[in-house]
Amino acid sequence: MKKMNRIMMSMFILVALTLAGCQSQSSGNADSFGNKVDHKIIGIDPGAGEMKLTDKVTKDYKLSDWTVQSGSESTMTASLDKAIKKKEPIVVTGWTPHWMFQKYDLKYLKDPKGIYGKAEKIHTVVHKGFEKKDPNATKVLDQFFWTADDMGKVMLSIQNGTDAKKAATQWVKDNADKVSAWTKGANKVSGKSIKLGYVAWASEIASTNVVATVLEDLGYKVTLEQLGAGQMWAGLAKGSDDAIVAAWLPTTHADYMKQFKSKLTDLGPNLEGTKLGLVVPSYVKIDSINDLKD
Ligand code: PBE
Repeated sequence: MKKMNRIMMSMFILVALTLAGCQSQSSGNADSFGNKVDHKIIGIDPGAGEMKLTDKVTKDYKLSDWTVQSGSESTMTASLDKAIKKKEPIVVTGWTPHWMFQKYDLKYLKDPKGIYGKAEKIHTVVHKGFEKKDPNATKVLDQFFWTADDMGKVMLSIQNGTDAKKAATQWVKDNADKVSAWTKGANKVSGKSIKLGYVAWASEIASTNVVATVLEDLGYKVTLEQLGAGQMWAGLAKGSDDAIVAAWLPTTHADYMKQFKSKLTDLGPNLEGTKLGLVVPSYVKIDSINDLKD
């Protein structure tokens, strides 16, 4: 009997402790978006400008219990795909142009503090001195300019399983008028080499392969070097690469540009109207980064 009492007593204590535990955890709002996603923003590669901006977002919006999980563009899109299939909440670092906006119904969270900056452009940047070393290639790189729609076609084709080089070649074939404007005044060459650095972001895979194809058609031997964002900028500054078409300015790559400015020549934008921010599926109820605080 005494033993039974002791068992009952310890069971009672256990239940009481469990209840207390539940209560302390659910203080705040158990149903809040933050609790549902474990206060995690699904990010990309740590060198991406967007990751630095997202850290600033967590500070400036006082999202002190949130973490930004790093990974890569493909781990981010895989998490997004998984969540959407189960109609679960998720928040990721996203950007436009990107095929994910064609594949899924998504929205940007409003950024009233403007941390992600205003409309950006993607610039073409060469190693300082390359413009003198190869004015012919520089002319093409400088004249390279397309729209988010153009890039979208190449990105979607790659996303649907076409090899990047093939998708780029097809686009170049289908857009002879645009390409001839880029190569206007440039000469065919033989035996000349050029090295392009890029990061494996869908947008940059598309643009870099298209530019490489155009240069190859002029007779250049083009080497593509896939790098992390920091390596890409440092490599360009050092001259181990000649050019990039992947500089998101003025906000996203502001730090890199500032650090290496004296070693680079900015040839200006090759695409306008990009956007960055926190992205959620449209079925999610929140609308603003401020809503992450609840
Ligand atoms: N991105 C895509 C890059 C630039 C291109 C937005 C992921 C970045 O954040 O650095």
